[in-house]
Amino acid sequence: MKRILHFGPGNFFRAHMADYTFDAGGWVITGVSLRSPNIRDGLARQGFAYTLVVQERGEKRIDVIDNILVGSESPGGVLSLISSDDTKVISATVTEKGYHLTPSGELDVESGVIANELKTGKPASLIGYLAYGLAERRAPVTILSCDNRTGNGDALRKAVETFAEFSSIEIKCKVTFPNAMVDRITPATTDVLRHETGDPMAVPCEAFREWVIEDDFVSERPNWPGVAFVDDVAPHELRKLRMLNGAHSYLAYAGTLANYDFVHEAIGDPKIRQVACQIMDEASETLPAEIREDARRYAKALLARFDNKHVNHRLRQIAMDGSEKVQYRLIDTFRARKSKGLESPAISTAILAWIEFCTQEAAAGRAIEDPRGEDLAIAASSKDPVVAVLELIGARDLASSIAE
Ligand code: CS2
Repeated sequence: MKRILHFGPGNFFRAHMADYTFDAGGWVITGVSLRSPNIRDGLARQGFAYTLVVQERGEKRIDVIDNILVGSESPGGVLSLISSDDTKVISATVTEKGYHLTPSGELDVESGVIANELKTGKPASLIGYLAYGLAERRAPVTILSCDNRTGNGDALRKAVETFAEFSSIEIKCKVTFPNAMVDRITPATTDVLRHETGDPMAVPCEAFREWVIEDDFVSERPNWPGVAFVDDVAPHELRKLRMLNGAHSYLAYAGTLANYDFVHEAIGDPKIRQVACQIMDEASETLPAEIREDARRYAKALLARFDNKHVNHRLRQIAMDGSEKVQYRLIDTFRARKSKGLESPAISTAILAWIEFCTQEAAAGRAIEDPRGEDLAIAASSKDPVVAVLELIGARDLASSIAE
């Protein structure tokens, strides 16, 4: 069996890459949780198989994971799988914050985890593991980021190279980092679902799934069914991040402020729906021409996905980690329009909804779930929250045009 080593075996991975790889056949996936043993313990009790509950299609038993290692328990085991010839692809869904980048996209060598790795030489983050593990590897390998970031592969490559440079590590093997666009709406598992399926590790997801990957593999890969291999993923990625995720983040903030709990409720509110549609319109005007023509159909399909009452996607799940997400879901769109001399009333409304959400969370004494949560709470409670919050994500220069 050929192996994929995957960092971050959470719900999204179990609904997306694991589902595709199970369908492809002939491969196993070994998972890596960086710290928490919970997913490993839960899945180990059931032989690492679990139920994927696909809306409108029913239950599917996914049996493709052979083991999950927990980095904090066995760092050496993780490193040796990175350097092993049997591992053909190394992939990751560690969420936006797992890359430890500054708002300008550089590896944040002063952030707690990275600084500590550099000081002690002990890996703890995806970046540290890759740098130390690749140093011992000889066979070519493809590293596949499956997180929602612009240029996710490029960002990961740069972070690993910076880490290697700072710690004088030499990576000798041939390695590529194709960029990829991933898509499948995957809510958190609820107790109701656990009860209905009898599977404590069940994962719910919508029927729709999409994966577009740059054709830049230097090692074998599974024959993933339905995956589009392209020369340049940027148009697909920008469309998805700016239209789907941009509208999603707006729904999360405006919807929570209006006391809704779920995406289908927020999108059912006529005022919120109108702004969400306008966000998709404004975003579509920033896309490369070849994909722009299809934007109307894409937006319509997105609305149908948001309207789906059976998915029960919680707004607060999407609201998390705004200081990472808002950047390329909304700020980049705003900048792209500005450079064309276009105003962005709906995108501005969305950015302001995020700031207002932070202000209200702080006022209610709730911790903001975000790697910069404490700083955000202070900024959002200050005299001029728009300036202070935008400053935190390197976008202070936009404050007056956004607040206009
Ligand atoms: C969501 C995404 O949680 C979020 O921030 O916007 O996870 C979204 O559901 C996926 O990107 C859909 O593919």
